[in-house]
Amino acid sequence: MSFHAGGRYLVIGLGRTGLPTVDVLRSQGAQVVATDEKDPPTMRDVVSRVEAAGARFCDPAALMTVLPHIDTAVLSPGVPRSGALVRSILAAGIPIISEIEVAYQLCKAPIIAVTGTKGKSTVTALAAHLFAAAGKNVLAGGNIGNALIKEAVSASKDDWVIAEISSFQLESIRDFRPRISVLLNIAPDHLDRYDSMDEYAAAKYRIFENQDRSDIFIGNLEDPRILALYPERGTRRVRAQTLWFTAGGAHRELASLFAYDGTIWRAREPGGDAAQVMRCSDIPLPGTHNVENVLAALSIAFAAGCDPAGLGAAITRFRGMPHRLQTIAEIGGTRYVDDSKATNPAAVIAALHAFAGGLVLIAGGKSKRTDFRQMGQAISARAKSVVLFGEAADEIAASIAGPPIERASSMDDAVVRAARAAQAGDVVLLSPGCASFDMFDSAEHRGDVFAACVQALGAVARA
Ligand code: UMA
Repeated sequence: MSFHAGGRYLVIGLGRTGLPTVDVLRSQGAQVVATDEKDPPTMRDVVSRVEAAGARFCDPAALMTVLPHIDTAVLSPGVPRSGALVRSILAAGIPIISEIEVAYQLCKAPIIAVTGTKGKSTVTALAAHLFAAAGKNVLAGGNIGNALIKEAVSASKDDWVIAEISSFQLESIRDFRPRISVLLNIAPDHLDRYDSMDEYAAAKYRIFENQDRSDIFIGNLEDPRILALYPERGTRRVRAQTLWFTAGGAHRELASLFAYDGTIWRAREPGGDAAQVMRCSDIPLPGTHNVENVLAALSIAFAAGCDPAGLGAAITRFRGMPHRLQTIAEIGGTRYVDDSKATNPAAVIAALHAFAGGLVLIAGGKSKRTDFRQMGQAISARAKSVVLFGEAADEIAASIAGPPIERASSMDDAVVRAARAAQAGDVVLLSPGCASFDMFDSAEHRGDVFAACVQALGAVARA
């Protein structure tokens, strides 16, 4: 089932994905009805935007009357397939696909799809940076913040589209087939949406499900679930050609790109002679997890045929991403770091190990039913003091043994408490390990509020 211009589409969810989807479908000549379960009074501007695009808004309560006139529904990633709305549409026999499926069908350029629990935004942005440095036309989109469909529809066949892809987006693909797929890691996350880690991993594996021998799959050998995808090691078959990377010692002989002895090496053949690409100490992003991110981005660039000369130098010019271990300010010798996009325990553990010396952690938010025990152990080992807020504060506190714990009622309160606990030379790190929606609109909003509180603290310190 592929996109057809005369088709009748229902767009479900009208946020960062749904609104551009309405625009693109209309620009392609499709008939579009759109719906959203948000409170009607807050929807006025959204409804006007939908109507201005020549589409019709339909209240979810009235959906049954329009379903007979719909061919296909296009789902926003945050709308669960298990919800009543989706179930009623499926019961009416209407196929539901995700926006990335439509993006794929409309895209003339090859797509590189990056998924994983952590690091996918950094790898997407870094790969795009490397492609630009190598003189390739590149567009980046997807879970990173700008809907893939918008980038996909504007790409020409000589461009490359690099897409950050979430498990939510993969749940509703059909034919989505990236030229290059990348699986960075699979750690506990979104267990409020999936019944088990296996179910979450199965959604991630869909990234390579439609690939064949003319495509490439890139995997991280350090992750046991991904290592199990290595030919002859597991039961799940990757039909694409495979390329592997590793930042650790294990299975280096299988990798075409690896870190060893403080250097990144590229092997012409796995296990064969290797050429030096760059020193790890020249990577401008903190933490060993960023060595993995660099290996992934370089693997993508090599797989797409970027000229290897200059890629190492281009990495040293990458400035990092907002809300990911981003230094906001140094006040009285204390460095304030925004890692608000660390929304799962694995990301917090990586952040805790990215810094040497004294560390005051601000964490908490809305739990995604992940287990905080490992994160608690890492906090107990690394943090000198902890400030917790949000719905998950009690659960996180129960996993920590050792460092003093304070509770904060707001971000402002958290920053003031953390500043009090820190000394010159320390790092105050916001790395929540949770979703933001109990107190903020998004992880970006949470990071922006943190930055504003830190700036206010700086202004007081200067006065
Ligand atoms: N809505 C419903 N019913 C529901 C849920 C939501 O009607 O059951 C409506 C809401 O009222 C709202 C709209 O759907 O108006 C929001 O849709 P959405 O939740 O899919 O969010 P978008 O604004 O479209 O943003 C989505 C991604 N959000 C999610 O997957 C939750 C963004 O990823 C992504 O950047 C954007 O598309 C562009 O592709 C954010 C995210 O949190 C960063 N992603 C998760 C993560 O990284 O862990 C997967």
